[in-house]
Amino acid sequence: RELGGDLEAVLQENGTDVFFQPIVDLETRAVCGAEALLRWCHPRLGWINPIDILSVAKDRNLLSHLTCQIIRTSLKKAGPLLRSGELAWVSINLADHDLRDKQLAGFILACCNEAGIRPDQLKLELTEHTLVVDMSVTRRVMKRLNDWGVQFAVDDFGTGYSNLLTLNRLPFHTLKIDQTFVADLFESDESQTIVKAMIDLAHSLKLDVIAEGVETIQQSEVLRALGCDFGQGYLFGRPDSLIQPPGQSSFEA
Ligand code: G
Ligand code: G
Ligand code: MN
Ligand code: NA
Repeated sequence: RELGGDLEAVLQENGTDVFFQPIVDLETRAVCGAEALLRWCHPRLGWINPIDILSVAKDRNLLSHLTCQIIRTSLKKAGPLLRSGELAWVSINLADHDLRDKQLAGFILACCNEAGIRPDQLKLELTEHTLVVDMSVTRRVMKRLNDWGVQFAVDDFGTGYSNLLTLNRLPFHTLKIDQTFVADLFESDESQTIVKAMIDLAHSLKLDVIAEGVETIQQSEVLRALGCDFGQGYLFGRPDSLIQPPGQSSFEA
């Protein structure tokens, strides 16, 4: 409850921040994208888990306010690298109920204009869970944004309830393989089989694939051999206040 009051104050003054984690082309190792991750350091409690921030915001009816703040801050911070073309896209997570907000699409377009970037330089990450909440509204908002060029990624794929038919009928460009499948990829034949099937499925549906939670060179090599397009994880870079210099990642094989 202390957290709630303090968060409310921070939200009023747009005081939350985002960090960025690089997303790397597994073939060339170039940094292509960056995922924005919500961050807030409480003066006494320290770093607060984004999940807790989001849950407090939801309880206080401030979720759409927070989401708008995240989008605006992310595009503003990533703007220079996106405008220069050094970064191809920025990824931003949406919470389960965000797509119910009928004003979100217009707000996102305004933020792109304000940051001087094209809507196709923005990728919105949705979990499978988000899609279950309210299909008809979700579909409409996604289509509107996608008509402007905004891309969508299925986040945490493989952990939720996946209606593949539904996924395929929505305008997704990217599938993100959940880090639980990547964790034991090098040791487990079973995980390799599952990850290979996910990559092949995604490609046959014309989706590109990002593997999350890549922590070792072995994992990244297996993923590359299986045809995975992009990797994200501590091997390539931790979430950081600044976007690390694009081009070659600091990771050396
Ligand atoms: O680094 P990490 O601890 O950032 O994130 C923990 C969880 O919080 C992840 O599931 C992540 O998707 C979620 N998360 C992080 N930042 C955001 C955000 O800006 N918006 C939403 N909706 N979720 C976020
Ligand atoms: O749910 P989502 O995939 O959006 O959130 C990503 C979460 O995974 C964040 O909490 C982020 O800090 C964390 N993360 C990113 N890279 C790695 C990694 O290599 N290993 C682990 N264990 N977590 C990671
Ligand atoms: Mn994500
Ligand atoms: Na994820």
